[in-house]
Amino acid sequence: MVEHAKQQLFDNIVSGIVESEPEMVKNAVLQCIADGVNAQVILDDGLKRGIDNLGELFERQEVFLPQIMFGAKIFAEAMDILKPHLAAGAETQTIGTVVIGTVHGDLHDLGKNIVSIMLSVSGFQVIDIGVDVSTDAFLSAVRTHQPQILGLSSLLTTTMLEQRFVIESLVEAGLRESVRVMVGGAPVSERWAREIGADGYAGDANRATAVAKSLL
Ligand code: B12
Repeated sequence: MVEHAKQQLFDNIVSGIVESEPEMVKNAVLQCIADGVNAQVILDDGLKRGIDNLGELFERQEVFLPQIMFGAKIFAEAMDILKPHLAAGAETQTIGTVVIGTVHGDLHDLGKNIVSIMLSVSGFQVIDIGVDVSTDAFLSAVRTHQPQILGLSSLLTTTMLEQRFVIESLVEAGLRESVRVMVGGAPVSERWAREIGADGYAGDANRATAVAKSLL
């Protein structure tokens, strides 16, 4: 496919997310797929760029929450289209179980969902327990599913503290030795992960897969 035509489709995806035009995004994603563009590239150069642009506009108060909510909905719908293509060539053998969720007080799930998809594609059984997950619910999921890895997502500087709380609670419940804890989300860093005693940190979904494998 001609490079500038591909770039035009990515630009349509970005504009469609920023300007609340779901059809524009859907058509561009479908066209990219039909043209054989790699699903991961569509995600990175189209969808993620779109939601990041929207986030920057929000920070500058040039757009407001309803636009972000709509952009997030468009993003999620496009992910539904992309998911089977990301999963093409997926591992069929299960290499481990991951319980993952977004911490208490936090409703952001686009990033967590991508991490879940990429982990499943790499052969992990992923049990996604959703958003705004209480510490008790994380503990109970660890008891029930006995995962090798627990993934904690947080997108707010305020809810990052919950990651620490979950780890402390695992210690108190005598469960800490049974599970490796991996943390992530935009405000989270390697340094924060070390500070709260997590076993791993990743800044994006591909890295998350590599880190998860290294923790097995
Ligand atoms: C979309 C969005 C929303 C949507 C979320 C919809 C949804 N279903 O997720 C809605 C509209 C609901 C929302 C609400 C709010 N939001 Co908001 N939101 C965003 C936005 C624009 C994009 C986030 C996103 O999805 N990015 C795309 C994904 C793919 O990236 P990601 O989440 O970072 O995930 C990747 C990595 O971090 C990593 N990762 C993620 N999770 C995990 C987990 C593990 C285990 C690992 C290893 C890795 C990993 O891998 C992912 C894939 O590569 C960001 C701005 C930004 N650019 O981050 C603001 C942002 C996060 N929101 C913000 C704010 C302030 C809010 C609100 C408080 C606004 C308000 N006034 O009400 C509310 C809070 C609601 C709540 N209680 O959670 C601020 C946070 C500021 C801060 N420092 O805390 C930001 C940074 C915007 C800003 N610049 O001000 N938001």
